[in-house]
Parts: sequence; structure tokens; C-alpha cells
Amino acid sequence: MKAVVLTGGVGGAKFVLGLERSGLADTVTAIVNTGDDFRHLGLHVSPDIDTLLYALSGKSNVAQGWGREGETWSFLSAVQELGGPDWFRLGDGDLALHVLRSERLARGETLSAIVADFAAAWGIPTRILPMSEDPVRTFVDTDEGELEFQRYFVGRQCAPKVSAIRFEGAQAARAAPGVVDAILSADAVFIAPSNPYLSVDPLLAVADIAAALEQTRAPIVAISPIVGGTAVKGPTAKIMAELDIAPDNDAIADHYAAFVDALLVDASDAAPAAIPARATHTLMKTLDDKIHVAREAMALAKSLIP
Ligand code: FO1
Repeated sequence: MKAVVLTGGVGGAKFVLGLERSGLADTVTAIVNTGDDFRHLGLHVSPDIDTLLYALSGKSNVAQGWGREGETWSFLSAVQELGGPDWFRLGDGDLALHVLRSERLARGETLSAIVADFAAAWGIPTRILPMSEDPVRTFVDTDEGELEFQRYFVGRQCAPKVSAIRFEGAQAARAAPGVVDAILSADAVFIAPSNPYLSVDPLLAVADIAAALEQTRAPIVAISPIVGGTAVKGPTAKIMAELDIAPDNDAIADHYAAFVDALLVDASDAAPAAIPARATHTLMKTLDDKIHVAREAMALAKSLIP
């Protein structure tokens, strides 16, 4: 069985890990948001790709939600001593990815090739594809003006009130090599429980990806990011409130209405009225939780195959 996951940050990485470890899929392809990518200190940083690389290689700092476990901070201290920017914290080990990626991109290599090499070096069996090789950058319109994504997310800790979100470059961006084929030849497509507005929408804003989701014969199952009437982590529920959207599964189903066939929801929440749903325990704290959610999502997808 070929499984494809559209994913963003930490929630998505947990689901992809569960799917990989469930053993239910022969191949797992993760198509990753690059709208959070930006240049910092002259380096190309790809936070969602790196969060996935760290999760699947067992290197992630689980408590922190980003970066590496056991990270050291000599580089950041040296930057601070010199009065450089320290609002976005680059750890010493993490820095290796940004330096190697930036140097190879500058030599004309593709992000897809670089990510594939990193994944191979760490023995990751899941195929990790950036959504696009073209630059797509998320901007958030707020009561403090328009902010580039990392300035909003990390710099201002998501405090400003959001009124709109846009994905610069998405209209002209083509899907990265392999992305459309993966969706069209998949047996099941999953939308990870990532932030729909910040992490999944950039993928859906790439026309090739949206068209492939419409065309694919595979069932498309979204895992709701809502648990107990709120979002597990991050600003999803806050943004929903700011955009006047109720934090419930009807809103999630409505958001994905153009593509999604069914929704996996937490047992503590009401199922959506508009599409089929399956209810289970969707909090992913342990590896067993992640495998459980992956198995439930897979069962829901299988139930939709005629
Ligand atoms: N998130 C933070 O909250 N603070 C940071 O200083 C920070 C640094 C950072 C460095 C590299 C990287 O790949 C990710 C980093 N993140 C940091 C996480 C990241 O910016 C966000 O969690 C994602 O973009 C949202 O999915």
C-alpha cells in the first residue's frame, strides 16, 4: 500500500512517524510545507522539513517541539556576544543542516535532492519531498501589520491577532518532482493534523498539488487537529477564533471540503455533519499513540476503497 501524507510541523511529523512505524504502508511519502522556509543569517532554513527529519531519525527534541535533543548552543552564544540576531535560535547541530543545504542550493542543487541525501544519511525509509522547489513564503496579516511567517511565529510567539494569511509565490510555484505522481499513484492520501491555515494551506495553494488531489482515485483522509474542542499545540485554535471560525470538526471538514473524503476525529469531539468520520483517541504522546492514530487513519482510508 502506498501512503502519501501532506504535512507541516510537529503534529504532522508525529503522524508520519506513526505511519512509518505502523508497518501498514509499503511506502510512505511525506509532502512537506515549505511556506515556513526563510533566510536567516544568510542560511536557508526549512523548519518543517527539518522537524520531520529529526522526528524520523529519532533526533528530535520532543519537549521543545522543534530542533534536536541534546543540542548545544556555542554558535548562538557567539552570535549574541557579537550583537547578532538571536530571536531565531540555531543550535550547533541544527546549523549543520542549514549550512550544508545553503551551500548545495547555492551550487544549483535542488532542495529535493538535498533532503533525500539527509534522509538517506540518517537511514530514514520514508520518502520526504518538499512541496515545491520554487519559493513559497507565508505572510500573516495581523493587528501589528503584515509579518513574515517566522517573525510572527517565533519573533512574536503568535501573539498578534491574525486577519489574513497569504502564500507569496504559491500561484507561480510548481509542485516539486515526484509530488504529483505520488498523489496520483497513492492508495491513500492523508492530511496530517497540522495547522490547516498555516501549515497545510500552503500546500493546497500550489495549483499542481490541488489538481492532483482532485484527480487522485485514492481516498483522502484528514486527521483533525482538534482535540477536546481546542488544538493540541500551537496557534490553530487561536487563529480560528481570530478568523471567527468555531474550533470544531465541522469547521475542519468545511475547510478541506474540496478534497477530503473523511475525517479522523478525537472521541471527545463531535463528528462533522458533512462527511464520514471515525472517532478514536487522537492525542499522540507516545510512539504507541502515533502508531494507533496511523492505524485508525489507515482503517478509515481502507473503508472508503470500494
Ligand atoms: N521555534 C521557536 O519557537 N523558536 C526558535 O528559536 C526556533 C528556531 C528554529 C530553528 C530551526 C528550525 O528548523 C526550527 C526552529 N523553530 C523555532 C521552529 C519553527 O520555526 C516552527 O515551529 C515552525 O516553522 C512551525 O511549524
